[in-house]
Amino acid sequence: MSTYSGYRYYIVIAGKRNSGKSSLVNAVVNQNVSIVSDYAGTTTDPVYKTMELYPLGPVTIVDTPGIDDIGDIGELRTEKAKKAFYKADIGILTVDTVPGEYENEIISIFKKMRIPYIIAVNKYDENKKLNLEEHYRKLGQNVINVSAKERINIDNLKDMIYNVCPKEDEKNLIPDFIEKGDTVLLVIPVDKSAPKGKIIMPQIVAIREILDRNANAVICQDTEITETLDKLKEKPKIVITDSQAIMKIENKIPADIMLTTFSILEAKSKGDLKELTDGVKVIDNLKDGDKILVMEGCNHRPLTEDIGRVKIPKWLINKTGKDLRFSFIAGKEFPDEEDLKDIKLVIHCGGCTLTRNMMLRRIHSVTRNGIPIVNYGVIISYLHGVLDRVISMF
Ligand SMILES: Nc1nc2c(ncn2[C@@H]2O[C@H](COP(=O)(O)OP(=O)(O)OP(=O)(O)O)[C@@H](O)[C@H]2O)c(=O)[nH]1
Ligand SMILES: [Mg+2]
Repeated sequence: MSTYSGYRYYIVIAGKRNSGKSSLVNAVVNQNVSIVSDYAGTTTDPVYKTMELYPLGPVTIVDTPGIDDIGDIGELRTEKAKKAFYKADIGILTVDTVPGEYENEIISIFKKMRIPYIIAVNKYDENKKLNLEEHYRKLGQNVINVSAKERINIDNLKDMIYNVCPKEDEKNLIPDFIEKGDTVLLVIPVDKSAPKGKIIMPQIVAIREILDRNANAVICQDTEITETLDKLKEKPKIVITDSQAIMKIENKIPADIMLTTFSILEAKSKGDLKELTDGVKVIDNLKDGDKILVMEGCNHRPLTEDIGRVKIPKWLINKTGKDLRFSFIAGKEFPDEEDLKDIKLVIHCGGCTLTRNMMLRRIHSVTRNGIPIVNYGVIISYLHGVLDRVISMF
């Protein structure tokens, strides 16, 4: 089991009215948190229950109102479901009949939104003979017979939840191709935006990982880049720079030396480099009045020349020539729907204080709403015309 990371999993229960969603939530949490009745449409608003689910850790279980053919139609139904699911780490579809249009639709939404899911075939106490499970095996890998009422298989369902939830798998920051004997040149500018007397998290992590590989870390500021390169007997295998110095040093690093940024490495280790770089495609199509959301993982005190609040917005406006509207959120667990309303692009920090799962959830909750996302390093490199070079080795 991985160590506790402060990550709270989000488990969303869906299913037709009366399939027993609320009963199942109550059975899993072993408390009556959600009202149960045989009236279809008992749950009218999502019910949130936070708890510790051993051995997973803290979870929020979300009981949703039943969505089905009677109450809602077509697009509205899909919209409702998507709204309920966009933050989900996993989904549980509760069923008590053979699969129909509704179940197929929910499963296709899970697939489209890339949400791992469980199909809980409920009311097993009553419907054992119908072999409903067989029908659902074709629709998903994780199918389980349960009875919320008689508490059949509830512990097995909990085990399945544990197995299906994405675990924290922190990836290395330093690229795998850095090996014993390699020299890595780290460019760390000490300017107004550097914290007093310190070097920041990704830089410390990089140094430690380079040492772990028995490789060599050489460190300088952007102002000393040329003389540092000159002093080295052998060329460094790669230069890793703070994103904010990329435009100052890019033309000083010979083309045969790999060059990337800490932020690109964070995009790769913490997030999803493909999603975070695909996001730049929207920049050319931005129009006057378009809204851009800048998101930060921690609540640091904004600096006078803050990268997220001042510099990036300025560069983006210069590049596009458009009158863009910026909003900022910091330190929240993930964006709320309100924060994402009408947003054309999300620009996220590197996420050095977030775990990989936290960062992935933020990326997914944005892209599941159809909004592109980039991180600081990706957009800085793009706006300065060097994105292709700094990602070319991956
Ligand atoms: N026999 C049997 N009945 C069950 C089981 N689970 C739930 N029920 C019954 O099914 C009915 C609906 O249960 P709920 O938990 O309210 O269902 P729901 O899916 O939350 O319904 P809505 O909130 O209306 O969408 C109730 O009468 C429950 O007692 C089960 O495992 N076996
Ligand atoms: Mg209910």
